[in-house]
Amino acid sequence: MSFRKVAVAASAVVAGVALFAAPATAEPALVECSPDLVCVYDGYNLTGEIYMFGLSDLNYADDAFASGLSVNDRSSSVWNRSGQHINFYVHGGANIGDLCFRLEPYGSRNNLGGEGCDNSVSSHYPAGL
Ligand SMILES: [Ca+2]
Repeated sequence: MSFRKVAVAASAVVAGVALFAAPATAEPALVECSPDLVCVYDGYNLTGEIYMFGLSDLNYADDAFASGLSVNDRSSSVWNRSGQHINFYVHGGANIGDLCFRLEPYGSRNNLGGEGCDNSVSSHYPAGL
């Protein structure tokens, strides 16, 4: 390969990297949920503020994101890093009549609107207990 061809190839690689890098900086970053926990996010696609719960929480009203905003009725995506099925409810107390959806072990939902409970989840509980 001539020097000129190498230079053209190298600049093409640089341009390719720039194309891939630009959208990444424009998109909100995914926020990692710790293993064995159940995490809810105020943003879609596991982004924005995160709150890390244990396997059950019967009342989100006493939990707040780092910003100070209540977690209650403010979750738009969820990530279950536990090995349990987790039921999410639209009211506190985890009553079965308030069930919105069941999340599989190690599963996630990028948009709770798809389940019909964007910004309305208020408690969760392991389905198998
Ligand atoms: Ca709570």
